[in-house]
Order: sequence, then structure tokens, then C-alpha cells
Amino acid sequence: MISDHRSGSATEPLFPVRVAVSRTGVAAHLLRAWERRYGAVEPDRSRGGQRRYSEREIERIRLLRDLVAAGHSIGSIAHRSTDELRELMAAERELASPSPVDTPVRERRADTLFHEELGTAMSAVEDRDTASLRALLGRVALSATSFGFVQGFIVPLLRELGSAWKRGSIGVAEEHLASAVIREVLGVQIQAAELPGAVPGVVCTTPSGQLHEFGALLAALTAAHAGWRPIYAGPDLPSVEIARLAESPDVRAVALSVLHPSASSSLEDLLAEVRRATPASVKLYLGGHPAAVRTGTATPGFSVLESYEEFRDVLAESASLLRVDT
Ligand code: B12
Repeated sequence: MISDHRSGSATEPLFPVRVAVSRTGVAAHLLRAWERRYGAVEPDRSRGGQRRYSEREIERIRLLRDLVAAGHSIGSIAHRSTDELRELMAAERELASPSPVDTPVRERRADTLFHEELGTAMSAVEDRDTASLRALLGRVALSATSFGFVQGFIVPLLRELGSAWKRGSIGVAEEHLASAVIREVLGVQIQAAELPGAVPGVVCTTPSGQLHEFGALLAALTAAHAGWRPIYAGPDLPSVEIARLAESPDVRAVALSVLHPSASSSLEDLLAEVRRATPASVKLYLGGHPAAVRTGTATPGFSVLESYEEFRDVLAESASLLRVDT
């Protein structure tokens, strides 16, 4: 194990794991796994055996985090020196950075941002090339704003999956493979975006019968970027279970996604049930298919949202107001 990242001088400040977690956004269990399984990080130990991270270690963790988000497997980069990781990251940024012709990219309309990348992604889906798809998603995530990634790439990609499925150029198998990669990459993005410490929680899920999960998963990523703690519970959650999650002390909101209203026997009844069963202090948000939005508008106690941008803004506004006791 090449360990150029061992802390230098004895006087160099060393930080406990919670500081390493808060400064890198990488969860403690992942840091331990990277250390134990791959030797990717090697923190010092206090006399009591606690892990102690140097500035250099923290920089190294950030590099590992970003390279994993860009699609590198931890196993393939764990042995590299920190200098090598820096070079690799510089190359990634170079790859991801837009050519001079189309900067500033971030100002362009979200849904026209990544045409080329969408085409490349769909070829990877048709070829069942999950490794290329994963790497591409990671690179786009690096080069886009959080909102650009969601509305400019992931949503159009999911819709394109639907059109390709209808055209017959892909089947359910390719859709499932692509969905698995998208779910995984969004999971890493959410983890990297989550703020440590006492922030309000929001449960993100879909009501009973609704198997389309990405509306809720994208809501979770949007919430993390708005400074909330997303509790992503997967799709198809019965109302009583949604209410049980919402009873957790730090939970201040629930965000539901409904993409195919008729998949639920009666969406009206379901939403009313969720409102009845959930503490009145918990805010309920709904987004999705226009018919679902209409139903939500008609259900007392629900706030309907047209876009993730709107969701981000309402959450960001209220985040600072909502104190969560630790
Ligand atoms: C992937 C997919 C599947 C996968 C889901 C995999 C998974 N793990 O989620 C599987 C294979 C399971 C599936 C199953 C079915 N599917 Co399907 N599916 C899709 C597909 C391709 C993508 C859906 C998606 O995630 N879109 C991304 C979302 C986020 O984008 P969006 O819907 O545009 O949402 C926008 C807004 O509504 C809003 N929003 C949405 N949710 C939320 C939440 C919040 C909080 C906020 C703020 C905003 C918000 O923001 C989004 C971005 O602007 C769509 C095609 C498409 N065009 O979307 C079909 C699609 C949704 N499915 C469809 C159908 C009919 C089905 C099935 C009935 C097929 C069948 N016969 O079995 C089943 C039903 C399953 C069920 N019970 O729910 C239809 C729905 C038709 C309709 N209008 O209701 C579609 C539109 C395909 C089609 N063109 O016919 N599907």
C-alpha cells in the first residue's frame, strides 16, 4: 500500500471522523469501508484508538469522492498516491469542462443542455453497457449545476427511455439495467450532497401502487441540495408507513411523486389517508402527472409543485426557519 498520504509532521492538526465526514460529505461507514477493504485512506489513531484525519487525508478523501462520482471504482484508484489522484481529477475536469464555444453552459435552458450526452447515454443503454452509462452520468453530474443535472439530463434521459421502449429499440430489460445505474448514481449524488448535523428531514416516496420511483428519488436529491436531509424510502409505500416515517422527530415534510395516477385504485382516498395519518405539523408536497397534481390540489393539506426548481425554493426558504434539536 503506497502511503504518501500519511500525516506529515507531528504538529500537523488532526481531526476526528465527524469533521472528516462534515468536510467531505462522505459518510463514516464509507470511510471505514474505504480504509478496511481498500486501504484507500489511512488515518492516524489517537491513544484511545480513535481515527484522526490530517488535512492531506481530508483532501485525499475529497479526491476519492469526486472520482467515484465520476465513475471510477474505489478499488481501481485506492492504491494511487494523492498526487496521482489530483492528476486524474484534473483530467476528469478537463474532460467534463465544456468547450469554449458553448460556455457559459449553466445559463443555457436546462432541457437543451446535454443533447450529445443523451445520445451517448441511449447508445450505452441499447448496448447494455452499464459501465459507460455510469461513467457518463458521473461526468455530467460533475459538469452541471445540481438543477441542470436533474432537469437537463436525468429527466430527459428517463423520458427518452420511455420513447425508446415505445419505439421498441429497447425492452424492459434495458430499461431495468438503465434504471439500476441511474438509481445508483443518484444515490451517490444524494450522499455527497447531504449536509451533516441537525437539518430538517423530508420523506421522499410514492404512494401505494405507484412503482415509478425516479420522481421521488429526484425530489430527494433536490432536497439534499436545499440543505434538508432526504429520507428516500423507495416507491409504493402504504399511507400508514408514510405516516410512521413522518413521525420521526426531525421530519418536517413529506414529498410524494405520482407519475401514473391510474396505477393507484383511488388517488384521492390515498392522499386524504396520508394527510389524516401524518402529524399536522408535517408539510405534505406532491408532484407528478398533471392529473395527480389536480387531485393533489383538491386534497386539503397538500401543496402541489410543478417542478423541482419550485420544490428546491420552498425547501431552501424554510430550511433555516426549521430548527431541529440534536
Ligand atoms: C422508467 C419507467 C417505468 C419503470 C419504472 C422504473 C423505476 N424504478 O422507477 C417501470 C418499468 C417499473 C414502469 C412501469 C410502468 N409504467 Co412506466 N415509465 C417509465 C418511464 C420510461 C420513465 C418514468 C420516469 O421516471 N420519468 C422521470 C420523471 C421524474 O419525469 P416526469 O414524469 O416528467 O416528471 C416531471 C414532473 O411530473 C415533476 N415531478 C414528478 N414527480 C415529482 C415529485 C416532486 C416532489 C416534484 C416537486 C416534482 C415531480 O418533475 C418532473 C420533471 O419535470 C416513463 C416514460 C416518461 N416519459 O416519463 C414511463 C411511463 C411513466 N410509464 C407508463 C406506464 C403506463 C407504465 C405501466 C402501467 C406499464 C405496464 N403496463 O406495466 C407500469 C405501471 C407501474 C406502476 N404501477 O406504477 C406511462 C404512464 C402513462 C400515464 N400517463 O399515466 C409512461 C408515461 C410511458 C408511456 N409513455 O406510456 N415504468
